[in-house]
Amino acid sequence: MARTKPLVGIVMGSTSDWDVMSHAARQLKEFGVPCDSRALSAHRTPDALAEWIETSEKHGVRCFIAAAGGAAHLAGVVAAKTTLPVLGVPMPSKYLQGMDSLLSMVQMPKGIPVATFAIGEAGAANAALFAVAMLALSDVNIARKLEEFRERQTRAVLSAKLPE
Ligand code: RP5
Repeated sequence: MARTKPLVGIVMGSTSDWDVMSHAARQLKEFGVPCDSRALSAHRTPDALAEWIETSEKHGVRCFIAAAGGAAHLAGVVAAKTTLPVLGVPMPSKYLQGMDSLLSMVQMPKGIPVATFAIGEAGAANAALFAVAMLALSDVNIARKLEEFRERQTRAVLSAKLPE
């Protein structure tokens, strides 16, 4: 029977991040990896965020993907509250195009790591693929799907024709 309890918790600072973060949720879905996606903020809803992290851990989530924009401290706060791996995705921001998000997320002081991915859709999809790779270490089905995904991707690149 397919597992329905979330293995990955996706959290984003605002519902406005969903356009980008839906790429992570969609990528996980392609691998049949259940996830729980929430909009919770480190500064607007800190107590609800802490509660969700604790509940997610208790219910068997194996890692978190955290996305935020601007002074993007969400991923660091999630990492402070759990010892599970935290994968950070910097959101494109209105004035600095996500450079602010990237730098505030990637420059974590020593001791509380956040594995930071690219700004935007590619980062969201790659964070999901990285979560899949971690889960594949202890799940042969997921490992097989990841091998197949890579093979399909390789074939697609090799068979693609350049425009005339
Ligand atoms: C951050 O501020 C969110 O992660 C979002 O990327 C950014 C803007 O949020 P909204 O003003 O759209 O709610 O906390």
